[in-house]
Amino acid sequence: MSITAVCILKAFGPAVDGKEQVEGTVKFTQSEGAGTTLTGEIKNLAPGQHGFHVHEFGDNTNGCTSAGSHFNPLGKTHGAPEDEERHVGDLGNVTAGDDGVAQINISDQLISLTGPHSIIGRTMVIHADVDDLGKGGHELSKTTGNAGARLACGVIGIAKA
Ligand SMILES: *[C@@H]1O[C@H](CO)[C@@H](O)[C@H](O)[C@H]1NC(C)=O
Ligand SMILES: *[C@@H]1O[C@H](CO)[C@@H](O)[C@H](O)[C@H]1NC(C)=O
Ligand SMILES: [Cu+2]
Ligand SMILES: [Zn+2]
Repeated sequence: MSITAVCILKAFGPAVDGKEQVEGTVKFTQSEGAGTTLTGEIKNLAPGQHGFHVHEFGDNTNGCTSAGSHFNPLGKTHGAPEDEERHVGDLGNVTAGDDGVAQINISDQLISLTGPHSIIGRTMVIHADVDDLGKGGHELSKTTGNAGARLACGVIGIAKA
């Protein structure tokens, strides 16, 4: 038995300079007693690394802003996915190629689609800048990785198996 979820990321607000808006699809699969795998792609990004997180609320009333902070049910500091000290929502960066497309294939041990720390009903966010994984020395490094603006986001929903 595995559980699956899906998230459609979209940009809120008007396109800037007639550019294509950032958009993407991420699928989540969790096998019993195991971690969760995320696959999919996000397009129309600037080439390079972009912070990628699960944020606390599945609320897009005020676009991606109302999704709140990184999902952090254990009260930890921001970090890298492989760190002991990290938010549950910390998934590091995804990397867009010269074509602006980031292919996603991430396996994570902390992300769960079930139980008290489930990410279902929360929001996935893709950022304008690189997440420094808490090590950049900026005043925001320890909370957000200083990943900058929220380019696109979407609420994580239960998928048809
Ligand atoms: C961004 O996150 C990825 C995935 O965790 C990591 O491999 C990369 O080193 C990070 N980039 C920086 C600048 O820390
Ligand atoms: C994701 O990566 C794993 C191992 O690194 C590989 O077996 C799998 O085929 C990849 N999946 C996709 C959709 O690229
Ligand atoms: Cu974020
Ligand atoms: Zn974080």
